[in-house]
Amino acid sequence: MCAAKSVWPPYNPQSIESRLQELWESQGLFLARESGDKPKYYCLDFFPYPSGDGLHVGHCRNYVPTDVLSRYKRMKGFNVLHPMGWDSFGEPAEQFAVAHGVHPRITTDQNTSNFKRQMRLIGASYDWSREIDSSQPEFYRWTQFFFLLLYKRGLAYRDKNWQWWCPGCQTTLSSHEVSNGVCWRGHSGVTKREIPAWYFRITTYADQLITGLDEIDWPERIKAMQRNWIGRSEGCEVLFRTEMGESIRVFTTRPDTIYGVTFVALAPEHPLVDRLTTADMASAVTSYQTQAASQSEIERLMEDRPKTGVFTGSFVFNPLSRERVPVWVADYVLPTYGSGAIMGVPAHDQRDFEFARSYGLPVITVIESPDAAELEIAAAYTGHGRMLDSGPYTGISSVDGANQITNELLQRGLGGPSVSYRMRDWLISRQRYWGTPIPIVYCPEHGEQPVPEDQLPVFLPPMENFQPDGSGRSALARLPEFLNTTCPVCGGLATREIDTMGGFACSSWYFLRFTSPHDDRSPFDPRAVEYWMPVDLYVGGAEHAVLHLLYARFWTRVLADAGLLSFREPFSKLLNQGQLLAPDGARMSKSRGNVITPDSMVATYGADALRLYELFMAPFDQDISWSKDGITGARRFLNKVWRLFGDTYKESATAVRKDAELEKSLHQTIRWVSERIETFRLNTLVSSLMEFVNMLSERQRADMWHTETFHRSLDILLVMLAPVVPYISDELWSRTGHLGSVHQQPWPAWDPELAKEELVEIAIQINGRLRGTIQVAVGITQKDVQELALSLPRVNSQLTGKKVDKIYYIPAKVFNIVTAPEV
Ligand code: ANZ
Repeated sequence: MCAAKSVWPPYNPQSIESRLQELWESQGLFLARESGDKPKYYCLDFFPYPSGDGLHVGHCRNYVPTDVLSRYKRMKGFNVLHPMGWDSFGEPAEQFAVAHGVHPRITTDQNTSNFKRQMRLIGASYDWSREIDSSQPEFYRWTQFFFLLLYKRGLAYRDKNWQWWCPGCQTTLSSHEVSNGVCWRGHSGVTKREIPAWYFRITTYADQLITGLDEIDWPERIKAMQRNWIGRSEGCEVLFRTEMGESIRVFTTRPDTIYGVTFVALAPEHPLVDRLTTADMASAVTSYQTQAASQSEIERLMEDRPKTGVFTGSFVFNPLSRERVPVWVADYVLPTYGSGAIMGVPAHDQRDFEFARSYGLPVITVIESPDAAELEIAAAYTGHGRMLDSGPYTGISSVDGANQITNELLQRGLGGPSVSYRMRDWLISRQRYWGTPIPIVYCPEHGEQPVPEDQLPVFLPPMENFQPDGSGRSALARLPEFLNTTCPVCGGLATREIDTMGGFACSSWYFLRFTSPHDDRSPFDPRAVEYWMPVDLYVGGAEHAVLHLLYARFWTRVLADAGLLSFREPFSKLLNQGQLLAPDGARMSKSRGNVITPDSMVATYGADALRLYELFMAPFDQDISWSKDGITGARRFLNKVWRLFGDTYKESATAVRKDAELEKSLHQTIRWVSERIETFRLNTLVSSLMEFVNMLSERQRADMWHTETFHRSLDILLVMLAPVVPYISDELWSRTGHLGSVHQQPWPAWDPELAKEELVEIAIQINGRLRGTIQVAVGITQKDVQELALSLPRVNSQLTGKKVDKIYYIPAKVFNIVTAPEV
């Protein structure tokens, strides 16, 4: 029990860490249990794709914080589910295998075991008994089950459409995976092909996916990106009749401008283009269409791009003014938005204005603008105002006019209110081998048929030569044993669908599987899902703002509508970690050769030092560059903790005296540490621990440690350190004579009276002159001081129009804002 100073060895993390990780696992410390008397907490990391490169220290900014929280919640008396698994199907895994000439099953297994080893190395407390792998039949069988569920609910359909085709990936891609003719994996030359493919009807859920955002605690930025992506727009549909009696439907948000229409334009892909093109315009239109097909949607939307188009030779009639206007084809009209056709109002829409300028089309002002006196219109006036030259609507406000015109169109069967969404249906087909086979067969007699559920899974067969052959079909097409099957209706010969599902299908439901990962009769045990879901905290990178996070919300809603779930949002709270950059500020990547691995850091400094530094380097959500000094500092701190115990833990049983000042500090530290973990202010959590350790070390140096308070503080310090630096705290726990693991200790409580925060007054200055004071708690961070200071009206008003040059902060005393000299 009494380890004397002389026998206390130096701190050597390498001799402690792997032994303890094994011990914890053998004792099942991190197994998630569903015992009835405790509240639950589900803490989840984004489903990682186990790339061949392994983890680098940037990944630890995700995995360490969630581990801290999971460990803390266990000590707070929660049943914690903190699982890990592998998003191992998909193109990156297949490409990696192609590049290494090894089958993706083999490379995937190698990569996952390497990831798992690294995660253990950094002390992550996952419940490995729940590990899942989306490329194993026990998992993808249920991905197929959900595909069929969507299919039966009319939410999965096959359609022939123009798709992005990447010659590098040899597969179709969804529009969000392509930008400027380059695919998300960096291949150029992406073009369009007309290919039949499978879609999920996510657009049916567009409205709920917007309103649901109000119920969840997610970063505003991510919510805004989802709203934008869905892009709901309320407006009006208007029918323009051609001279031949065809109708062109256009979508407009400004029906009030209808009397200013001087042309109608169709997207080059619009189905009516061919029929409306006159013989003499045919070759010009066709070549324009070919040129447009090579442009990405993003290019076509670029505002500063010259607006181009071609006249079809046909005319339509304005339904209200009866005016005859020409029909053009223009590539700034997108086939996928609204109805793929627009009414051109050059006076009030900037793109239409530029287009009209290029082709000499008339510009007719129908909304009065504030600078109406100008003779030459230099740009479109897009605001509202009094309506001009608009038949019976002349003179009223354009806002009223928009409603009245929409009504008139509706009454006369010429259009009416309409809502458009920017989001398209989700293209799920991939013409690749390494993915979940789509459980559909095609019978000459009975057409498209779902594979009966009791015949799932449709196994992905092993294939030596799984690489695409350039035919645009997946390698599965070359395997007759897979391709040929029987029709579930008539038993006659049929063929299987050979497309596989893109990886986002697996990640749309994997979080449900963790609740009962070994269930072999259903995708999940309903009771387990009811117990654990929704996920209480979901953490990962901000790059998934739309795709995965939107798709998972969509599937959850579909499953809820099918009666399988009682909740409609899967992730109650979401946080995005900041990026960790290389020391030179560049992104860490293998190709740049600047990757720092946890392996090398653990070998040199130990996992606890790595964890501590990862938390301390910056606020959780901020980008930051790696610094060697940072991790050395973390290691020095741990040496200090170690010495604190080695030198003083000798007489705990005998010390009885009290230390009132230390007592107060102890309670305040418990309070701060607890509050900062709960609110994910993990860098300041580390500073509170450091301050407390400093205080204890000072007492040690001043020979003030022979007190009961001091020794109790040491014990509680270990408990508070446990979630953050789990190895050293557990080692010290047993070295100081405690039984069991520190990780099984209850989280300490604080006495609110003792932990009451003392207030200090801070002077707020601008360029050295006093502009106000604020009363704050002693431990306040600089960031919080800054926020309060800037919110003072006097400070705020004096800073408007000025640039802040520097900030000087003397903690708990003065906050001085220095402005840049005016030029
Ligand atoms: C006539 C008009 C007059 C328009 C005016 C705007 C101002 P948001 O707000 O983003 O929904 N539009 C409609 N379909 C389009 C397509 N397929 N490709 C490109 N542009 C399209 O944008 C709606 C507006 O975008 C619509 O309203 C239409 O132009 C254009 F003074 O119609 B507007």
